[in-house]
Amino acid sequence: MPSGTSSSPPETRKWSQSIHALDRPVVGLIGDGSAMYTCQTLWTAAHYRIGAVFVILNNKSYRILKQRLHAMRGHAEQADTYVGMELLDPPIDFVSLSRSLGVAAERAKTLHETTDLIAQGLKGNSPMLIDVELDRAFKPM
Ligand SMILES: Cc1ncc(C[n+]2csc(CCOP(=O)(O)OP(=O)(O)O)c2C)c(N)n1
Ligand SMILES: [Mg+2]
Repeated sequence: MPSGTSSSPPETRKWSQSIHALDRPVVGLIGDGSAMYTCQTLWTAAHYRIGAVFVILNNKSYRILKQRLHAMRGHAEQADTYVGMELLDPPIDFVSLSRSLGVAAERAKTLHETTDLIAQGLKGNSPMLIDVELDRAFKPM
């Protein structure tokens, strides 16, 4: 599975469909912000009973944009304010969103919970989403 934007939910679904006959596991990783561009594909995965696992790497922000803006050392850095880059108010409930589109979903807070859920998701023939809670810190150490 390619990384970055290529592993968006539609790409995950496409890969899953194309290699379905080979019976190989398909796991897609995507950020919370990017997932919102394409979340309708969850319904498609449910509709066609595609057994892909969608993993949301959820830092409740557009972290890459905050990092880049911070590196410019301007007002955002001084005021510690990143307008339009926080996905907190209201928080997005990906578990409910996924279930509402027909895809089973669970929340994971640790690495072990995440890997256990991925293993569980890959056992079935229907899609599953895992919402993984990440650290929101983004500044260089
Ligand atoms: C349709 C679309 N709109 C905007 C962008 C620009 N863009 C690239 S990454 C990104 C934010 C990604 O946020 P997230 O998926 O939460 O990843 P994070 O950086 O937080 O890990 C944006 C807005 C894009 N690639 N595609
Ligand atoms: Mg994010």
